[in-house]
Amino acid sequence: METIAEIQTSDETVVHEQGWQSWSPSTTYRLGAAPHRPVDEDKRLIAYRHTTAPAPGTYCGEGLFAVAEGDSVTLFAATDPTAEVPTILAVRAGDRLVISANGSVEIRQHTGDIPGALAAWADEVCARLAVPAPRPAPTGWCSWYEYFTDVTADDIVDNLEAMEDLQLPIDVVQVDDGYQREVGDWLVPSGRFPDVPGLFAHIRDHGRRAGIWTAPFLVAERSELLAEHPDWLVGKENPVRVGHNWGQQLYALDTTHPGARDYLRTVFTTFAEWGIDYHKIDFVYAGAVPGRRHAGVSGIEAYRSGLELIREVIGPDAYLLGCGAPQLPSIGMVDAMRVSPDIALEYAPGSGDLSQPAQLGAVLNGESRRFQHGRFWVNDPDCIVARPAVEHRIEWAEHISTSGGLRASSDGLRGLDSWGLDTTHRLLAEPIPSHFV
Ligand code: 9PG
Repeated sequence: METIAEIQTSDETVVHEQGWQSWSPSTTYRLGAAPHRPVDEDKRLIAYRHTTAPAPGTYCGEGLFAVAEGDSVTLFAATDPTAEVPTILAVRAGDRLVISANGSVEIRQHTGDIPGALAAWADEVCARLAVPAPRPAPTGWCSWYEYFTDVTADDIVDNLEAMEDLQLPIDVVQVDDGYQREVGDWLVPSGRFPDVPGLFAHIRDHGRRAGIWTAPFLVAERSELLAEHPDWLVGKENPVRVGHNWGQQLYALDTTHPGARDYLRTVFTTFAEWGIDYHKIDFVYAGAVPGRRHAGVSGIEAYRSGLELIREVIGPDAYLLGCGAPQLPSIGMVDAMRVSPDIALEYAPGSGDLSQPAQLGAVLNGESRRFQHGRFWVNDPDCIVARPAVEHRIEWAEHISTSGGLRASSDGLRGLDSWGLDTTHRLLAEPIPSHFV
């Protein structure tokens, strides 16, 4: 860490952190307020950057950090955000704030507000890297937030029929986690999905596009993938742990290993043969963790080569949504990006960890990352949930309307009351602004 700036502070000073990946807390604090940090090691490994563990009271941005006083903003930004993402730390020393970083950071002065400073920087990055303007997103329905991993093929068919009956303007039916037997074994169906290709054909016969969830760079402890190919893991014989979920340890696929790359090709080619042309690729932070790989490249280079491979196989017209994804390293590589932790029925996370499912963390991240929308990609603020059980559904609908580029419903559609149905219809049908900042 090298000191890169010292800033005189006052009672009016605020600091702004951008986190590593989709779920990493990102927001603005009054100086002195405690920053949002992980509360347990497994979630830290999932939702936060592996190389970063700031001391208590230290503010921290991954490649992006801002300090503002009134309309004077100092922005600290990674010089080369898709190659190297320095961690930027800020600690108080008396009435000064000492900023340090472990890589190349550009310091920019801006008059206005923090979102405006971030947007001006993002415009320059897009011009410099020739990032094409994002395509308009299709509308969707996603199985996750009603059925979670218990989803069945019948649930999908039931909602497919419901969206027809209710005349909802939904382009894509996206099957989330639960169709596969294990995380990593994407072509092995769970018992609740007797005919996966048949189900996708059925979706298309109903005039909708077919979408699927994968976590392509994740290898779970119980998977056949791990049993058969332990040499495909990042870290080799000492595999790097990337968290714990679904009641098991999680490891990372080495996207530079020729065998692993062939496997990814087979999976996504098979999906294309099934008529799937919308992909929610999740937990992709795993592809970027530091560790030993077949090709001696950095985590970020390995991550980008994994995304390039997926894009090459699915083709330019398929729609690619990143989730659990390092933000800056994904610039130019996805059509849409989840910018937040998961929505949930609850307003505040019971665990106290803002990276975990709850409306509060989803809203803070969605607001802090509005500047990305229409520049790097289409922002996905997470799904529309409008059923009565959502604690603060009016506020969630308002959030989607004011920061949602991607619009996907994720309720059991037959369980919606009239407010829920009207709101879902409105959010799916309303025009999407090209920018929110
Ligand atoms: C499927 C889900 C949904 C959801 C994704 C992702 O343990 N964790 O920290 C954790 C974070 C997010 C998460 C699951 C676990 O949700 O965001 O939309 O696709 O995976 O499993």
